[in-house]
Amino acid sequence: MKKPDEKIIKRVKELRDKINYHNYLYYVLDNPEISDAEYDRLFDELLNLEKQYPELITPDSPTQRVGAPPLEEFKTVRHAIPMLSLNKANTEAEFLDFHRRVKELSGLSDREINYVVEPKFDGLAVELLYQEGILTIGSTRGDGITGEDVTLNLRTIKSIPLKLMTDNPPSIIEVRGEVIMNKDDFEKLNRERLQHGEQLFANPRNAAAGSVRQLDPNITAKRPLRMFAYGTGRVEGIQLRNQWECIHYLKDVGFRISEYVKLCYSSEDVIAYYEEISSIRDDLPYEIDGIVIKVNDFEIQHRLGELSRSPRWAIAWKFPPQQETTKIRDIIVSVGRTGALTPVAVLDPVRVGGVEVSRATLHNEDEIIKKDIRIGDTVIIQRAGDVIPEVVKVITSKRTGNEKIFRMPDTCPICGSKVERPPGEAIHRCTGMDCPARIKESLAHFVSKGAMEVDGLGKKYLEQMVDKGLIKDPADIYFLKKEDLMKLDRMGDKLAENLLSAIEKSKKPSLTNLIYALGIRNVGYHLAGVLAKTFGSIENLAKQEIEDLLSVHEIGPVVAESIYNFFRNPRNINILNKLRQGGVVLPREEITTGERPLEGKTFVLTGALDSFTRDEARRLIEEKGGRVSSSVSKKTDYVVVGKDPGSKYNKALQLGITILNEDQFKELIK
Ligand code: 5U1
Repeated sequence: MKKPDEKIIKRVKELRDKINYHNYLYYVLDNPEISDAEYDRLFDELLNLEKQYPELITPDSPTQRVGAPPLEEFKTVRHAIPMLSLNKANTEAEFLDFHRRVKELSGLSDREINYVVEPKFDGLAVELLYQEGILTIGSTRGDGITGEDVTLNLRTIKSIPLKLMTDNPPSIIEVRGEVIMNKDDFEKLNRERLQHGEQLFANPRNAAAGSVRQLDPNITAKRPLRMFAYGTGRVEGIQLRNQWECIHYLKDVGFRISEYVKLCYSSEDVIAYYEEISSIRDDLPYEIDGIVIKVNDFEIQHRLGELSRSPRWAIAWKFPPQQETTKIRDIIVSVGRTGALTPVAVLDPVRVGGVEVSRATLHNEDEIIKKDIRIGDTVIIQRAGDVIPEVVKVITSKRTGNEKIFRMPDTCPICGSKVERPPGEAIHRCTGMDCPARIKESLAHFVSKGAMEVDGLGKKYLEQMVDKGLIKDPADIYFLKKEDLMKLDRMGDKLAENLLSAIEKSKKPSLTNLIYALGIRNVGYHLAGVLAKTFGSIENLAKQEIEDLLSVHEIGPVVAESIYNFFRNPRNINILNKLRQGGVVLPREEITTGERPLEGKTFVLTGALDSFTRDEARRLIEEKGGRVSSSVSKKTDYVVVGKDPGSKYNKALQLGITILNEDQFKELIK
């Protein structure tokens, strides 16, 4: 075996320091200084040298995060100092009670007590032991006294330093914090799991905890986990005097800490902070469920001491629950534009996170059976961000015996046609092509933004048009006359004329919009764009065989089949012919390999735009190769600001990120 000379040893050290530094910039500060390719070059050079000179490999080398074999089981670790849990306050009055107790027990006045406050992350609490600056053991909180040894898994998380960034590390420091998964990453992971037929994670916390408590570190390594440090356990070799100093020390030696950590000088400051964090909660990229308030001074903390499992010097002030308990009055079935039947729970109205909820989706029959949901059940419902509320679980102890089991209907509740559940699918579908519910939904889709874009033709008018027999399919819109429109409720001369001119204006759609408008199952706006660019015209697309469709990069067998079937259905061909007769221009587009001028650019959207919904703006950006993120960081390239922007706007200003108003955005995506 070759012996490394001085030069090699020096280079290996240099590479490690450089990689660790760039890792820190990327994963902790979200502010990379070099390109991915450059980073990869450094990493490969180190890997190569370590391969040639294995004796130079050290456990803290950045190459040593992955590759450990799966474990049979986790060992347990006893925490040197118990990992306490937090007492909770649910209201301002409860927080003020805590503040009063702190004053009484410490004998100090308002002025003399400072608090360090930060968001309460909704993840998995962990502890990392560093000996002489090197990460040696990582464990879960467990029951607070003993946890599981998840060292190999925690080593794969790039925001956890394998070696502290200091030349003068303490002999011992136990760093405590929370492992979390960002909301975007969680959704992406669940989408992938759905595709692979794997069980979905219920929320980002479960996804983070499930990923850390994984026996195979190679799986953990593939999960997008992050850690926020918020405190210490045993510390030997340095003196930290207060929480503020502690958290900034952790930051200095390479940990990610909350960017919202704040020193408050009064209870009023804390209350204002609570309000501020509540207001930005939904904009944060990760889930939080409250704020944590800690007496700053360690001396005072010590004076206050602990109750059996929680300190007297800290409290978690929780946000109102996003989950609530209510009763299912009934289960109804809604019919979508593809005929999909969705069971929906009709609830006793209840406020969840400040919003009144009276319906919750039950997704499909399998979900109802899995959760054993019955009419009359008392259930826990949950609302997360913008998503439709859903039933989390049934409280079976509240059953009276009068609950009714729900079965999906055999016939469509709207048109009476037979309902089928195609083999291998979880969805029941109405087979009636003339089902008014299907027609109304597909019409609403047909005229919407991103499709034919008929301004002013809302769902209420479309429903009346169908009910009065004025239209049966989307193409009928182009044969409407003023006297037809005048038959609708709340229709006047001027309005009818405006509608007719909007219909006229919509006759020249882009090919992407037209393909999207047709409502081919599994073809969203993005894919419509791909089809437009690949095939150039509806006529050409309609001719393609399954194999031709499959040769398109983004098309798999399910999508290929639905496109193929769509154009073999005489009903759809008839609609296309009628569209032509009605004056709609079936456009031709140059076949291109797809320009992606926004490739590599990250956008954040905030506030309401006049011309697009969020989804439409997102589609336009993605179509041009860009990415949309839910939060502003130094990595953001553009923040698109509409009316009443949220805190993302302020953050963009602070970070000096390019801000686009709606017109500038339109110009960019033109
Ligand atoms: N952010 C934060 N979360 N959290 C949880 N800080 C924090 N501190 C904790 C816990 C259980 O405990 C110490 C106050 C003991």
